Amino acid sequence: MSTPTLGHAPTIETDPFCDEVLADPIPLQRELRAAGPVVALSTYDILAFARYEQVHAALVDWQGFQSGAGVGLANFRTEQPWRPPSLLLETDPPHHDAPRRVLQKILSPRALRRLRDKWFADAETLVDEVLGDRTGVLELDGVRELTESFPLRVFPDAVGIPKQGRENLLPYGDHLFNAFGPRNHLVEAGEPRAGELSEWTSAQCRREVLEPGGFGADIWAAADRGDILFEQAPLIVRSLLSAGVDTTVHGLSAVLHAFATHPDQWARLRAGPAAAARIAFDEAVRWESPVQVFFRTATRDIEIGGRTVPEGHKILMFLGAANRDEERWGADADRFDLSRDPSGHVGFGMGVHQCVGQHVARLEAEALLTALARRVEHLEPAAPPRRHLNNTLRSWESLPLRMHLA
Ligand code: HEM
Ligand code: OVM
Repeated sequence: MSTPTLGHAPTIETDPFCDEVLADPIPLQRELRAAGPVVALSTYDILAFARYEQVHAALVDWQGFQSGAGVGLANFRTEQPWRPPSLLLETDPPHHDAPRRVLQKILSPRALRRLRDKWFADAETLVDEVLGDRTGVLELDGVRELTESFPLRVFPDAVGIPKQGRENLLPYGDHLFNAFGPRNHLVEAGEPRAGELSEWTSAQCRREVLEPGGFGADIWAAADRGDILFEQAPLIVRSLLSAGVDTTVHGLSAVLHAFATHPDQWARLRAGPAAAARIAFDEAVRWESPVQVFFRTATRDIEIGGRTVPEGHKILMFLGAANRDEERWGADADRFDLSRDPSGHVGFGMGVHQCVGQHVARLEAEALLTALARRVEHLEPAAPPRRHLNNTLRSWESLPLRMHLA
């Protein structure tokens, strides 16, 4: 299929949301980068960017590439969104400004200092529970026992939601991130529970439900001060529950898998975890890009990479492809390497929407990696890992690991 309105950009017919690509997006990413700075995707009649230069340019140009029409395939100008739009992710300045300022302060490195000792102790406790007080060799599933259980142990408490129903958090996020993509079998499989999960999530955002002292209560306190409207508070709490769980689980899985498959890098981490843990997590976010893609919508005819994106058109940004662009990262872009400076990666986005929860994610990673580095001499895959498919997230269902305890 040709897309003449798109100025005869090189066309790729592969569906980036088909199972085969979701299971291993790297070959398509390579093909997209090689095809040109702007590529037409015939399956969805949209344009896409996979090179670092254009992805970065689109991310920082919020005036030209808006989020308010949705950051998934669905265009909120013409289609009804499946849930009320996010006041952060799916909103443009100036409406974006106040919610963003409020959340940025609540999740700032300075504000998170009061959680640091507790999260480090919680990571030690979890790792001791999982590894026991033994030495020798141990096999476990890294996802179930570590990368899911650690965020679920610390993050919902930090937000201040009740214990009851927390098993809904990961399924809600999984459906939400699927729903940014086309209505394929992954979305259809999630639809039967979407209403119930959405209602449960919204119910956790009410002031009466949230524990004092948590991020959720902080958001309501911002409404008391007049920094945001009272009616905005529940949706801002919802952003934490939407974006704060699955992302960190898959980010932690990425770094654990990276170390299991790069034993020399684990040795480097163990030699100096205090400095290496943070670098390692950002390098893993670059290398794996747990959030693979987001869309934008052109607010006017807009020139990029020598082509014109027509006003109102959706574009797809391949964050994962940009994060492995050899032009930006060098010939060994595909390698997980602690000696690299990963800063500038777009795994957390860039510009006004850049991940407001990134310090939370980094703190979780630092705590868990520090605890593991103390107890684990080296680790390796015990069986082939299994992918979990999602339209937006790159994730592991299972990471069978063999841990050699120190
Ligand atoms: C935004 C990725 C963890 C909350 C973003 C964006 C990306 C991203 C790529 C930019 C979206 C865009 O430009 O359209 C990730 C990854 C994470 C992570 C890879 C973990 C490894 C978290 C956590 C929280 C969070 C832990 C909450 C505590 C948010 C929110 C936004 C956002 C609310 C929207 C910000 C805005 O639009 O201004 N994240 N995130 N994220 N993230 Fe994260
Ligand atoms: C939100 C939201 C939801 C999903 C992802 C995200 C990555 C934000 O509801 O604000 O950022």
